[in-house]
Amino acid sequence: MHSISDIKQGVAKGDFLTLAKAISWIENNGEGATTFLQDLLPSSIPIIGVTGPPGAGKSTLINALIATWVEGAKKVAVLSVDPSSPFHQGAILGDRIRMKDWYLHPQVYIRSLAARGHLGGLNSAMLSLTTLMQSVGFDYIIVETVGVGQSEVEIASLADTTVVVLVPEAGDEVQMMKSGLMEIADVFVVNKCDRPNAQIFVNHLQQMITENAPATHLLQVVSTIATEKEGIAELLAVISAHQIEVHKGLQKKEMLFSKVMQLVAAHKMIQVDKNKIKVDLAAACLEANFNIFKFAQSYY
Ligand SMILES: Nc1nc2c(ncn2[C@@H]2O[C@H](COP(=O)(O)OP(=O)(O)OP(=O)(O)O)[C@@H](O)[C@H]2O)c(=O)[nH]1
Ligand SMILES: [Mg+2]
Repeated sequence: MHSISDIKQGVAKGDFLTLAKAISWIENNGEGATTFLQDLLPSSIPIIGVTGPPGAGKSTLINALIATWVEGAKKVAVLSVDPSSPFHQGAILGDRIRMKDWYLHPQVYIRSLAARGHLGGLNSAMLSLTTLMQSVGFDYIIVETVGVGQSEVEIASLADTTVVVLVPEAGDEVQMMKSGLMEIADVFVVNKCDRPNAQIFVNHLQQMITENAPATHLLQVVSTIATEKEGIAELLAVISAHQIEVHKGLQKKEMLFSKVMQLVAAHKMIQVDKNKIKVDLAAACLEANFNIFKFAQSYY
């Protein structure tokens, strides 16, 4: 059993060993972890989701945000989701290099999480860990996820403010925006604005937002050059403004509802023995009268 005050003390000193152990304990749903989570107090420490296609500059941006916060004597936790495919190995190493200034910094805690292999799924693990981070003395919590697909949409529902990072030549992403990206984003960052025609893309994006985004959804576009730390102050201002909206608004209730649904789903799934289903299915599907609805019902 871990104690919240021990973890807090470690974080206050910049010694994250106790925190790291508690994270593993929660990820593995160790003995007492559920009670520990149930005893945590509500918090309004902001959780900022940073998502977007591979290589858009998410980590470089986070790096720049951290620099500003650390200068202001704030403590920052970054949870970055490693996509487990070998294709992304380089990117993971890249993250380490780009955030290397911060790996040993006493005000910054960076942790990579595997996308797979969590009891109850990644979302419930992320919800537990971000809530833990809120309770132990961090001022800002960042969640970095790669991509703009479904799992990222779910993870975005954990964040109070979701920053979607795009690059000026993002043709496909703009297509995807029509199918929902606009609903999850609170802030669009057009990064790599040192590239030619960046302004044309920014204008196009603005126009799409004006035409498509619901009037109730405050959606801002910020242009950045993360490598030069250009546009960071503006991004910070937009994030802060959005945080104020979050705490006033209805969005909070919707988000809480979606979090509860994730926890309920995760809890139900823990009771499902996937391996047994696989084994049973291998035999059942060979039967002439196999019916998938009947088969599934025996596990409800
Ligand atoms: N020209 C230019 N390059 C940038 C800018 N921001 C980031 N980069 C470069 O883009 C590459 C990818 O940056 P990352 O910050 O790792 O991007 P990411 O979105 O975190 O990448 P993944 O985590 O792999 O999805 C690096 O080589 C950065 O130096 C920018 O504003 N302009
Ligand atoms: Mg990255």
